[in-house]
Parts: sequence; C-alpha cells; structure tokens
Amino acid sequence: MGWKPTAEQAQQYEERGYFTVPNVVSRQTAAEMLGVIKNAIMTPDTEDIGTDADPMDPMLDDTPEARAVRFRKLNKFNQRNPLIWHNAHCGQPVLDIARYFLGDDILLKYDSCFLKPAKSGSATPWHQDNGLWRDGDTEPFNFWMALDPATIENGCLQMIPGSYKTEIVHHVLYQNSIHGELPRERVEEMIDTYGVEHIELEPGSVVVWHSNAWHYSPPNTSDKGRIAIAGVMSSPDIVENGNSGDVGYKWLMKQGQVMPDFPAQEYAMQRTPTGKAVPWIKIDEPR
Ligand SMILES: O=C(O)CCC(=O)C(=O)O
Repeated sequence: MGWKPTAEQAQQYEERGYFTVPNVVSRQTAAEMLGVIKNAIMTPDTEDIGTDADPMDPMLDDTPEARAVRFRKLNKFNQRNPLIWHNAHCGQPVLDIARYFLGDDILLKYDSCFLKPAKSGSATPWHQDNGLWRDGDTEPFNFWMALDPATIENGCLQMIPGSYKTEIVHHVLYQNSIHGELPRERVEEMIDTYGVEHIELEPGSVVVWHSNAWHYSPPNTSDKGRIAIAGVMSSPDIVENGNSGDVGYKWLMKQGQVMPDFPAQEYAMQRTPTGKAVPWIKIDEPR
C-alpha cells in the first residue's frame, strides 16, 4: 500500500488545510542539501542562480558574509541540483505523499528555495499560492521542507487554519509589496476570526498545504538563519484540463515509478496554453 495520512493528519487537512510530516528525509540528507545551497549562494559571481524580488540586492560588498545574505528566494534552483532533486522533489518519500493527492503521474510545476538569513531575512507577505499563480489551479500539491530548524524566532511559516475554504482572493500590490499579496484588511479580519498557527519544523520535516491556504512568514530578527526548499506538484490531468501557462513542467513520477533522469524530462503540454494571468491591482497607499 502507498503512503496514507494518519487519522490526525487527514483531519487537520480537512479542518485547517495543511498538516506536517516529520522526518521525511534524514537530518543528514537535509544538511547535505543545505550545503549545496550555501555553496551556491556563497560562490562569487553566481550568474545563473535564479532569484526574484529581493530587498537584500544589490549586495554591498563581496565578503562571504555579504554573499551569504544576498538572496530571499531562488527559483528553479532545486531542479538544477541533482542532490536536492533526487532527495526532495524527485525523491521517493516526498513523491509517496504527493501520490496520495495526485495519483500515479506527477509533474513539477514550481520549485524554490526560501532563505531567511539571520537578522536581515525579510518577510514573505500573506498570500494564497494560487492567488500568485493566477491560473485558477486549486488541486496541486505543495510541500515545504525545513533544512535549518524553522522556529518562531527565525521566521517559520504561519498559516491561518481553515483559510483554504475561502475563494481564491484577488491579490494586490502595495507600494511596499515585494510581490502580490492578500488585501491587508482581509488578512486582519481572517486572523481575528481564525487565529494563526506557527509551523515549527525540524530539518528534514515537511508541511503540506492546500493551494488556497493563507500563509506568511515574518522577518528574521534572530541570530539563526532559516533555509527551506519548496515544491508545487501537479499532474497531466490537471495541466491538460486547467488554464495554466506552459511553466516548464517536469516529470517526477510516471505510472507510479519515480523518474530517474537528471536533468528531468520536460513534460510536453498537449493543449495550447491560453491562460493569461490577471494583472495585479495596485494600491497606492502603503499600509
Ligand atoms: O519560506 C517562506 O518564507 C515562504 C514560503 C511560501 O510562502 C511558499 O512556499 O509559498
């Protein structure tokens, strides 16, 4: 039999829209993946690392300390690093969980590393993942794996329990937003009603959530850095019946078999991508 959530995990997913799974990979494997990321970000002249909005750029000097804190998020980094790829996104333990949600054919939609350096790591604003994708997808499976301990002090993820039951809310851009985010007054109302849960995790442990779930992470004011990797998985069925663009889907599992290739095989989309992301609403006044 394949992986199944415990009764408690299933209940948490139904009630809150997320659950955690301890020790999906060992601490040793998590430490090795962390090493790959640190090597890359601390290497001078890292041209092709892939990143997005980053308040810590441009770096002020070229010391190892400055290099270690220059990125907030690395897009498509994990699919370019075989040790991370084969242990996490395309690793049997993660795919066993994804298979429970998606079936025997699984594709990678997005992958990222989230970095929150000690003292300077910035916030990720409140969002729903599908509020950022703007393609209407609700089914895909999201996982986030701690590589450093993720604690309240160093800015672990925060989730609003039950928030996944809302619609996909149109995300907005404030003057001080780093990317689209949920309207701040709606976030306040939701927190007043449902509260917030802090998702503390040990290295190698995972949180899985529904793409509608409202989540956030605060700045890191502690003296401990926090690096994590995340992935969004989908399936050929969802892709072909959905409205996403061709985002460069990669094969992870075919007919229940983990794909051994590196680099990963590209998924050839059958339909013509028609979806166009709805533009952000811009809000002029910072709040
Ligand atoms: O790691 C973080 O701080 C944010 C992660 C996140 O929001 C996501 O994976 O959607």
